[in-house]
Formats: sequence, C-alpha cells, structure tokens
Amino acid sequence: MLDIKTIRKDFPILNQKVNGKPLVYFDNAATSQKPKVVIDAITAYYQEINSNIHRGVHTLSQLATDAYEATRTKLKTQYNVKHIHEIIFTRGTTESINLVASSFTSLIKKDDEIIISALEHHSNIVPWQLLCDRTGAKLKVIPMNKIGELIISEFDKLLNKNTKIVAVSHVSNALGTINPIKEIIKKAHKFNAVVLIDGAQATPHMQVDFQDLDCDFYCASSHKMYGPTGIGFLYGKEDWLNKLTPYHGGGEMIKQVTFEKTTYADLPHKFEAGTPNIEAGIVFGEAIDYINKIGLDNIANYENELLVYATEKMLQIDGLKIYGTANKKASVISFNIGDIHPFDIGSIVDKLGFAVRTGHHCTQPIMAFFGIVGTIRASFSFYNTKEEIDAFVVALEKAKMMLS
Ligand code: 7TS
Repeated sequence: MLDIKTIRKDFPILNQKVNGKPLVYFDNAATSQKPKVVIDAITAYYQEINSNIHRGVHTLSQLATDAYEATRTKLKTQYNVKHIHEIIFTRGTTESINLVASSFTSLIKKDDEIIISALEHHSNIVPWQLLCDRTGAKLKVIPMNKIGELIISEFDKLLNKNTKIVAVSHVSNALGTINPIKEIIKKAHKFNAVVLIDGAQATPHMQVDFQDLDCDFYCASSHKMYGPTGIGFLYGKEDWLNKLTPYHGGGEMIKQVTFEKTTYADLPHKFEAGTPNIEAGIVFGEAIDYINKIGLDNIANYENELLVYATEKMLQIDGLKIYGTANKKASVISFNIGDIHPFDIGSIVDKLGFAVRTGHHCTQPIMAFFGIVGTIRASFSFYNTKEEIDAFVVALEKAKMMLS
C-alpha cells in the first residue's frame, strides 16, 4: 500500500492553486511532475560540480563524468541490460527513434518493408516515413480493432522476408493500450526483422526487462519518469549499434580525425556527439532512484486502481464515451462528452483547476480511425487520488451543463 499523502509532499507543485482552485494534475502522459529530490539535485549539480564531461583531467570534470555515468549504470540495472555501452543517452524518445531510423539508411533498400502500428505517436511514424522517402522502402501498418487493441493476426499477414524493421509502442499515449510486445518481437524475429520499442509511456508505469523482451532497440524519456526534460535514452543491442552509422558527427564521438578520414569512438560514445545535457543526465539518476523507492509494482497496482475507479465513475456521466477500452491498459482515459468539442471541456475544467490534455495527442491517425477531431485525455500518476477523480467527475458534469 502506498502512502499517497506522504508521497504528495515530495511534489511541491501539487500544493499550488491554479485559477484559484487546487491544482489537479491529470496530464502525466505529456510530462510528469518532479519530486523535490530531483529539483534539488539540479541546483546541487550547478552549485557543486558543473563542468564538461569525458574530457577534463580536473577534479570537477571527473566528478561530473562519474555522476553522469552513474545514471548509465542505473539504467543498465533498471532494465537488465547486458552491456553498459548498449545504453546511449539522447534528448528523449523522439531523438532515439530518429537516431535509429536515420542510422539505418544505408542498410535499407527499395522493396524492404517497415512495419509500425495504428497506435503510434507521430514520433514513431514520421522518422520511418523519412527513412522510406530516402530509401524507397514501404511502410506497413498493423491495424487495430474498435477497442484499441492491435490485431495480431493482421500483423502475421504483414510479416514477410522483406520486413526489415518493426517499430511499435509499448503503451499507447492516446488510448493507454498495453501492446503485446513480447509476442510481436518473437514473431518479427522469426523473419529476422529488427524490433524497436517506443517505451515512452511504459517506463514510468511498469517494470521492463530488455533481455527478457529480446527487443533490439528500446526508447524512453526522462521527463515522463519524474526526471528532467532534455534527456532520455536509446537501448540497442551491441551488434546492431556496431553495425549502424553514427547519427550526429562532432566532438567526443571520434577515435581519430584527419581531413581524409574519421574513425569513430567505441560504443556508447559513437552515438553521443557534442556536449550532452549533463545536468539532466545526472539528475535522471535521481528520478530512477525515486521511482524505485516507491516501487514500480506498487506504482502499477495503484495506478490500475485509479484507472478502474475513474473509468467506472466517468462512465456514469451521460453521453461520455471512452476511446480505447483494451483489456490491458495503462492509466490513460481518452474521452468525449456528446458532441462537445474537447477543447471546450478542457478550457472549462482548467478554470476549475484540472490539467488535462485535449486534441489529437500527436496521434492523428488514431483520431481519424475513430472519426473524431480529438479527445480529452486524463492520465494518472501515483500521486493522484480517488478524491481528485471524484472532483473531476463533478467538474465534467458542470462543463457539460454549461456547454449543452
Ligand atoms: N512516444 C510516445 C508513445 C509518447 O507518448 C511520446 C510523447 C513520445 C514518443 C515522444 O516523447 P518525447 O519525450 O521525445 O517528446 N507523448 C506526449 C503526449 O502524449 N503528450 O505530450 C507528449
């Protein structure tokens, strides 16, 4: 059992009022709030050890390098990674996916096929379209059913000897569906296809084991995991990372440079050109420690309790329709009320202190599938409460009355 009252004290932002009302933060799928240990670690970094990393012999540079590399070690343990150099720091999920899609350019030919799914965020669609444009490869899409689950029998039909890459999300940001990625990975590997998993919405909510999944690549963002923005990671199997061409060229990613030829540094540095977001990399480690202190299994159980509770309460509102009712869901509820525009509901509940996202959630194909312009999305974290959900239902009733 989590002591939510005590946990909430770790998040200073939750105590404030917005528009004169106590803030209820239900936009966790967009970004999570930060505990005080994370906020304090940012100041401590700049006050105590700020310096560039991987290059100075001086003490501060050593301390900063050790602290930055300590986060890589934490990620290795967190996700059961075989080799530490299989963790590449990036700016986040978007950059991780672009890195892979871009680096694959020389390995993809016309007639090759790349499979994504109907549930992808734009950042797991557009980089693959760009790769197809560069190479002439074809993009295929695993369709979903009416409740927002991928149709795996259709995936079976798409797989063939031309399939080179399969890129799917672990959890959908728009509907909350938890995809059967282990099964997808196994099926793709039978055709020797590479599998990239977009884990942006999974890592804040559940334990993940990369070796058990056997994925070739996995991407995530710190800012959705209670850490700072501007940092995330790409996990890649050593063999694949060695085969790929670097994404960015510059300082720190080289062994030797002459005007005629450059040789690249060993992993992970080959993919880490330039000065990274040092502060965020270090502080990301604090966020991982914080999540582990609460326990990902505790988080998953409690958030599921919130999901079940909110689903039941919200469905009592006449005319409210939930999009995405998969059997396995993370704590995301996407919905509309009657024909009311989601933006109108979002604006009214904002005045009442509720932070939700409205619109297409960077998943326009999902909105097109349901024939809607967008939804209101409430996404819960372990610091949310059933009382907040009760208050949200009252606010929604009020908004509905005002707008009907
Ligand atoms: N993939 C998924 C599944 C996501 O939900 C997001 C961000 C990204 C990739 C991109 O992550 P970034 O950290 O590189 O931006 N999703 C959302 C969202 O649902 N609302 O705001 C951002």
